[in-house]
Amino acid sequence: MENTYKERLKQLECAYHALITRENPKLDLGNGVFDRYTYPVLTAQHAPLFWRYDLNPETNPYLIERFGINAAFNSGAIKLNGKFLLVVRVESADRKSFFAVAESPNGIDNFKFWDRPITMPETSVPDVNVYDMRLVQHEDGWIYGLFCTERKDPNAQPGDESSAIAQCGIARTHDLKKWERLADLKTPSPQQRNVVLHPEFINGKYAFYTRPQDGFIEAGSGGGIGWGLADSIENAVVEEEIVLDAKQYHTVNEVKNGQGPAPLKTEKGWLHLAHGVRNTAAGLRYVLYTFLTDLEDPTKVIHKPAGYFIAPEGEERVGDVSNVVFSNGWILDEDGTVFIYYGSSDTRMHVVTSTLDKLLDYVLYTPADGLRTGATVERLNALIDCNQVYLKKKPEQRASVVS
Ligand code: M1P
Repeated sequence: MENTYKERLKQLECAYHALITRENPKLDLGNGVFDRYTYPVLTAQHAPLFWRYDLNPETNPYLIERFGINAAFNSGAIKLNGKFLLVVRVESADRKSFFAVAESPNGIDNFKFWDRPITMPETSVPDVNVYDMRLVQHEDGWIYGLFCTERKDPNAQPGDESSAIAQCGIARTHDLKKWERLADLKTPSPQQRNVVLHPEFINGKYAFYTRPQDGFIEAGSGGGIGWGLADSIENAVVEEEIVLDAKQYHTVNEVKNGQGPAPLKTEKGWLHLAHGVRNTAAGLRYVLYTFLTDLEDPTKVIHKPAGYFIAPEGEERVGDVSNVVFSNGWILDEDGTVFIYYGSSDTRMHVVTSTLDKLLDYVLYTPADGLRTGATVERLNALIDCNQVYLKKKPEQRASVVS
C-alpha cells in the first residue's frame, strides 16, 4: 500500500511539474493581427496538488482526490511588480466558482497558482456564486475587482431551483491579497452581468460599463453594453443607464453582448474588447469583437469592425459550455505588446498576443458590418478591386515593404 501511495504521488508530482513548467510555443502564421499559442495557459490540472489531495497517507491511503477542480477560465488580468497575474475563475466539482491568482513571469507560460484562493469578503447577503472578475487600476489609486455575484431568486416559485439573480459585486485591493468588499452596484436593471469599471473619472464620477438584462440568461429588453455614472464607489448607484453598443439583428451579437476587460486608452480612442452572442441550432455561440470609443465621449462608438475578432478554434470549441470564447482580462505591456487572455468553452484559459499598433490598425481600417449580404459582397469586391490595381503595377512601382 505504501509503495502504491509513493509511486502514485511521484507520478502526480511529475505530471504537475511538467505541466506548469512547459514552454508554450507561438503558432506559425497567424492572421497578422494576433498570434495564438500551442497550449492553454491554464487548466483545471494547474491547480496545486495540495488543493486536490489530502497528502497524508494515514488519512488518504489511496491518494484519492478529495477536492475536485472542474475548470479554470474567464480570468481578470493585471501586471504588478513585473509579474503577469490572472485572477482566475476556478470552478470546483461542486459547481461553485471562486477566485484564485495565478502568476507567470512572461504572460505566456509557467503560470502557477498562489498557495491559497482569494477569500472574498461577503456582503450582508452572502454570494452563492461569484465569477468573471474584471480588474481595473483606477485613477483613484485602488485596484478594483468587479464580478458577477449570483444568488437564488427570492421570488422563485416552490420547486424552481434554477432561477437566480445576477448582480455586480465590487471589491478593491492594492495587492490582490487583501480585499475590501464594497456594496453591490445598484442600477435600474433587474439583473446585471459583465459590469466593468472605466479606469478614469468622468466629470468626477465613477463610470461603469453595464449589461442590463431582464432575466438570468435571457437579456430580453436589455442585452447591449450599457453605461452609467455613480457619485460614490463605496455605495455605487447608477440612476441612469444608456446603451452604447446595442445587440443587433444578424450580427455576432444578435442575442446579447458584454464588455470584456476595461478598455485601453490609446491616442485614437478607447479600445474595447467585448463578447457577442448569437443563437444557432447547436446553441449559443460566443465570439469576441472589438470597437473604439471617443476619448472625450466614451459613450460614442467611433469604429467597429464587422464580425468577430476571435472565434473558438480546435479544442477551444469543446468544453462544459461549448462554442464559447469569453475575455475579461488583457494586459498592455510597456513595449506595446498586448496579452489578450480568454477562456474557452467555460473550461480553460488561453492567450493571444498582439500590439497596440496592430489592434488599432485592425479596428480603424476594418470596415464596419453593412448589415446585409449585398454590403458584404461590396466590401469584398472593393478589396479585390484595390488588389487588382496594385498587382497590375510593375514591381518597381509597388510600395516598398516596411519590414
Ligand atoms: O457560458 C458562457 C458565458 O455565459 C455568461 O456570459 P453572458 O452573461 O454574456 O451570457 C457568463 O456566465 C460567462 O461566465 C460564461 O462564460
